[in-house]
Amino acid sequence: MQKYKIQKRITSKAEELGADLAGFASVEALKKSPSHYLLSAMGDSIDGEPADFSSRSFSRVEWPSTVRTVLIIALSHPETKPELDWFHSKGNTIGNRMLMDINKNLSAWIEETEGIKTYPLSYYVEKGGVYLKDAAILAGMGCLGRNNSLITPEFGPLVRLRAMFLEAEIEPTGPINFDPCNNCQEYCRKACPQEAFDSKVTLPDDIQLASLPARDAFYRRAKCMHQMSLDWSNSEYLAGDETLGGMDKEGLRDTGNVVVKHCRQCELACPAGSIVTKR
Ligand code: B12
Ligand code: SF4
Ligand code: SF4
Repeated sequence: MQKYKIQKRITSKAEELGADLAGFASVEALKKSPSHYLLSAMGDSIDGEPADFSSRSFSRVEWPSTVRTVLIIALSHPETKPELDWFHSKGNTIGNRMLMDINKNLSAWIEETEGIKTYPLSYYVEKGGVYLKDAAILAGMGCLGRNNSLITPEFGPLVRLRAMFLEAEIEPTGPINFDPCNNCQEYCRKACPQEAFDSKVTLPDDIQLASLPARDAFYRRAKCMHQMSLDWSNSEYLAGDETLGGMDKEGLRDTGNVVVKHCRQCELACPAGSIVTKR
């Protein structure tokens, strides 16, 4: 009963601070989750593509031994607010900044009010973060869709995630029984400009995974990465937009006013997301 009350108090506070969803997963379960297993078995390069900070290997980043629970928060990124997802050249998206602020305030509140030590986590796994989709699925926020994204009942795939570790054991809030992909015509896969879902990723034979990327391994990270590079070359200069830090006097492109509008066709095409955003 007491555990339930803690869950409720923390998720309510997360919502009050601006999160749209929040949930808990156990650190032990997360250590064994498919992405973490794949990483420990293969290193940080999948489909020939290393992680963002490939020089720091996963094995060198130890999670604190005292942590027991991971708290995941989600912010909805509806189609009607595309700017939340634009990556500013100074670093970060507006949505991710909002999530970081919520996480920071929530962490301070949990430490002060609940007396639980917290560890807000980096976005990057190679800097000590967690695989956020695995964590969110274990926390009952939704399932992994055929577009290789977390699909939530409330917002479809149109959410962004952030997490923190807690030193207390808190009852996990998932997983849940939810599958919008059953009988769907895979609009997500057809929408991909790089045909990233048209071929299988090659994984070593000795890797035994119960859960594959995009469910059936038909997701080519390398093709999606190629689209990301194209998005960078099509970045746009937003004059007068100082949201993420001010304009250089010469109007140079590295001031925070250049935005990259990354592809999200595989999530925007998903009807599980459009039901909510078109309401
Ligand atoms: C590296 C990265 C990328 C890389 C590589 C993506 C990849 N999947 O490998 C690139 C740059 C290509 C990329 C692209 C995109 N990304 Co990205 N990316 C990440 C990052 C940093 C790590 C992801 C990763 O490497 N995962 C490991 C690989 C192996 O995972 P995987 O391919 O999904 O396969 C595993 C899972 O599917 C899992 N799984 C399958 N079934 C099940 C079932 C259960 C029960 C469980 C527990 C797990 C599980 O098992 C598979 C391994 O076998 C995360 C942030 C984070 N810290 O987690 C964001 C993240 C996954 N990306 C995100 C987004 C939004 C995108 C893009 C839409 C681009 C954009 N506009 O931001 C595209 C979508 C591509 C796609 N369809 O997957 C969001 C996803 C939100 C969501 N609703 O799912 C995240 C969580 C970041 C965020 N801001 O919240 N991304
Ligand atoms: S469009 Fe959405 S519901 Fe349909 S298969 Fe793709 S992820 Fe699943
Ligand atoms: S983000 Fe774009 S390129 Fe990458 S898998 Fe989705 S639709 Fe394809």
